[in-house]
Amino acid sequence: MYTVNRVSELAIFGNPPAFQEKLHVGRPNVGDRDRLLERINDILDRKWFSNNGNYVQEFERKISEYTGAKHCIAICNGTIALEILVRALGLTGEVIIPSFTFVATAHALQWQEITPVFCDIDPATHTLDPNQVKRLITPRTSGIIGVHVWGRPCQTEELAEIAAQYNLKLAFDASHAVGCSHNGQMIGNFGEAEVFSFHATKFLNAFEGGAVVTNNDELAAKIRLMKNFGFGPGYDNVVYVGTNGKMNEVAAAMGVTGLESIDTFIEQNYRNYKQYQTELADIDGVKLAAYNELEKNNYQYIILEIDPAIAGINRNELVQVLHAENVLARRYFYPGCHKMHPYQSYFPNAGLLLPQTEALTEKVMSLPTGTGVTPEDISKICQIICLAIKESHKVKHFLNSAV
Ligand code: T4K
Repeated sequence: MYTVNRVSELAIFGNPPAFQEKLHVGRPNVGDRDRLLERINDILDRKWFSNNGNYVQEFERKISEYTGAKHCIAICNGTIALEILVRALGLTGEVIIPSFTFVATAHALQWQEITPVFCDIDPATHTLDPNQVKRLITPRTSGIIGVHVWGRPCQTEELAEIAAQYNLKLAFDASHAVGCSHNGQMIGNFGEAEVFSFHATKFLNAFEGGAVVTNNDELAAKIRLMKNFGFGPGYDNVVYVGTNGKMNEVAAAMGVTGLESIDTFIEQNYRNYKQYQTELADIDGVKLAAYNELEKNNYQYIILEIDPAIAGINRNELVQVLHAENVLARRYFYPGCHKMHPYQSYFPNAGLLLPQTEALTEKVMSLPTGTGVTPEDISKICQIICLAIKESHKVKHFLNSAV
């Protein structure tokens, strides 16, 4: 039980932090460690470390089975998977994406001298607002990349309609959405293709990893060539411009091992989410982003929106309090891609078209969850938040006078 009852007993006032060790957002989940080590030993014994090895093939097969999508092409990380997909789709000119995303979505385009056109989001879902997408289409627009932020799916039908109407390619950055569904259909089956990330911080990780998942045979074949230097069948047979986007065997072994525990990871994330939901329910000015429980979710992000007019303190102040207590909450996705370099200097006025993004990036934050977080941890975190808000004027006064 957490014994701090008054805000003046919080660590920002010089008391010991609630957590001895830092509690991070994005702590990796590890499946059955013995199975993983067996697999790594097997890789070492067989001396096949990369280039479409057994574990990569197994991982691809299992992700295809899990999502129901025809093809999964494993890639070394989500960013390179996005870059390869962008190229394989033949995107050029301008591509519409949300600014409210991890910067990799924008970089995957800019890296290839394609202009990311930042679009506003629907504040209820944090994903692309289809009405705003329409307003941004120009003769140079070649595609739309939606992002299923927090694993909550985009409005795929509306986006598909727009794409069809204007003859644009539609794809999704599904980095957060492994294991999620939309209208009963698993993510992995929408648009021309979807990209997963299996980075360490994702609930299903391959240390580093990514994949393109698609039902399009031709696109899949092209991506397979592109991620392997453009090598066709046989030796020394280059048939295409390619890069090195291959996943290695140890990464794939981690992915395969994690997949065996995926239901356990999701159950734990769900329990954590429900506990946060209960314990934060009565705290004024704090809104927990909700998942649609009629769909499949991975519940890997615990996202709060802080309304300073009601809570008395703003998101940054609450994050400061939590950091003092060794709870390393994060401000995903602050400040929005359009305010990061180089995009800020390329598009200095982009914010004028992004009022919802600008508002959200000032109030959103992410809390620790995953298999390493206990019910006691969650109770402590919620009590810290509760105390900080209950006596917000003292916290605010202290933080302001400390500057
Ligand atoms: N699209 C979207 C929408 C994405 O969110 C991402 C990645 C991508 C594309 C690109 O996919 P990848 O190319 O990464 O496969 C982290 C991750 O590095 C990034 O993968 C992720 N999104 C993003 C949301 O979060 P940072 O800058 O916050 O990383 P960092 O080093 O601050 O770590 C985050 C937290 O995780 C910290 O609290 C520490 C903890 N952590 C991290 C690592 C790597 C651990 O506890 N153990 C670890 O091994 O970006």
